[in-house]
Amino acid sequence: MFSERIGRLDGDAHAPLYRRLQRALREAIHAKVLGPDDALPAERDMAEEFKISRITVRKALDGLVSEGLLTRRQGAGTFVAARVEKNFSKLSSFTEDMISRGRTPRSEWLSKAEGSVTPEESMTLGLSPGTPVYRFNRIRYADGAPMAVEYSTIAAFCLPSPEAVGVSLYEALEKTGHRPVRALQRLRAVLFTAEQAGLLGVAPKDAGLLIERRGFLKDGRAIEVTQSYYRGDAYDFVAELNAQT
Ligand code: 16G
Repeated sequence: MFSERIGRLDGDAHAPLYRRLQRALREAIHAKVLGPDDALPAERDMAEEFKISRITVRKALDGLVSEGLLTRRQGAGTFVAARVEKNFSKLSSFTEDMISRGRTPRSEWLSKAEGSVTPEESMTLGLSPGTPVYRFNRIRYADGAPMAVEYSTIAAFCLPSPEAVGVSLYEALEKTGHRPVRALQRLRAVLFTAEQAGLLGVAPKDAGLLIERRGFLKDGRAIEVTQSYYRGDAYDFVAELNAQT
């Protein structure tokens, strides 16, 4: 019985049923009760087992599909996502993305340094030349597998020192009240250089995705510019689009 694996839907009795089902599934993925590529039962079977409507099951699964936690395969059903599917419309951190998928994030530091903006960064961040910044360069891992190399530049006024960043940059920024609330992202296909390939354990000229994120504070100031080079074989970017009405 599936309910024996993911538990019952009691949880928060005030939450709507679809949310309770989402929570049970999220927790099961988090606790690795459900692993990558595991198939979920058919929607009608889940509805019957949990004594809820099929519409409720569908609504719960739709939400988790758009979060990137589950994936639907035409004619085959719904599965726990194996490649990391990242929702492109949510401003989250690498650490949060991995934890919500039941993966364990880890970073290997390439460098943590103080500096001042380059002419290019001064344009991107709208900071006057010479403004102090901190630079954080890391290899990002999920469950021990390298996923991305990231090069971040943060306006120095946002953090007491580069050492303030431990596992998560956004956690450190949150603590000082400087976590970005809005971001612009640009995505481009790249071929890894020999150096990047070496860091990620792939072959030179393997395909990758470069995502450049510019992060802004509530007051509109840009404080982050990060270039993330993701392994092309590990990541899917998912975006939900709505027609203009
Ligand atoms: C993500 C962001 C990156 C941000 C980092 C913070 C993308 C494409 N990039 O990797 O801009 O700096 O998360 O992660 O999503 P952290 O808080 O785990 O250090």
